[in-house]
Amino acid sequence: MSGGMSAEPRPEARLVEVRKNVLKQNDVLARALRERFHEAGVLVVSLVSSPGSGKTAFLEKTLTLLHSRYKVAALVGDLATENDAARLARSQAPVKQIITGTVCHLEAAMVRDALADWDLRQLDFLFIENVGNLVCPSSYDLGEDLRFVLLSVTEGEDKPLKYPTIFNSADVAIITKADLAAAVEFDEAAVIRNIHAVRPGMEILKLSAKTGEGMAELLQFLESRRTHVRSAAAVNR
Ligand SMILES: Nc1nc2c(ncn2[C@@H]2O[C@H](COP(=O)(O)OP(=O)(O)OP(=O)(O)O)[C@@H](O)[C@H]2O)c(=O)[nH]1
Ligand SMILES: [Mg+2]
Repeated sequence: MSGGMSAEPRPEARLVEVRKNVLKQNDVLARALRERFHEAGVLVVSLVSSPGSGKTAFLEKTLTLLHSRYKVAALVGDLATENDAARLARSQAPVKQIITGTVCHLEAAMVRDALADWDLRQLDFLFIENVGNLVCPSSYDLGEDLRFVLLSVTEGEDKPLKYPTIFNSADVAIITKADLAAAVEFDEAAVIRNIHAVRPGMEILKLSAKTGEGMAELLQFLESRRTHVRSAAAVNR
């Protein structure tokens, strides 16, 4: 029999419905987090990229450079291990690992729970390293002010075209491992063209966590964005 009206929705339809509800619930939690972050006057930056693009190396360098002048902290998500938290803790900043188990992205509820015993008003910058994945994290708002998508020079210039959603859900693209560019004949013009084909006008920074190239510009960018957040928090007080 075909075409009959059935009282029960098809299993696929139910799955889509459950997924929509999960995303809606995440959006509500993310909005609440964003309000908390703004009230506290902390700039929250999340990092997304494929596994191994250099998120932890970039964060370790950034936390170390900011640590002397600002109160900085980080959350880091992985399916398993506390390895990245241990690496980031070397910067002296407070760091917490979120283990996601089988989940390939962070969700707002995980961020909320991880922050439960932290006083956000004591912080100037909070960084959130997402699980290494170019697909899943793009749908989940974490309440962050800025999302950086990292792309290392060794990954291939076509990645923005193959994974447009992650580039569309981010605010800034960071090209990492600049020190390896010559060795892999990195075509910078092609990457910039591909990023802008997906997201016209997207801000792009290039750096190396290893040599420190480009880190000064990155710090300047972060400091100027924090000034905005601080003045907005003061106005709302
Ligand atoms: N040459 C060079 N190597 C780098 C740089 N940044 C990271 N790496 C290396 O790239 C590898 C992966 O770096 P991670 O920082 O662990 O990458 P990740 O994105 O945090 O990885 P996941 O958390 O597993 O997704 C490590 O061997 C790093 O030492 C860089 O700027 N230059
Ligand atoms: Mg990492």
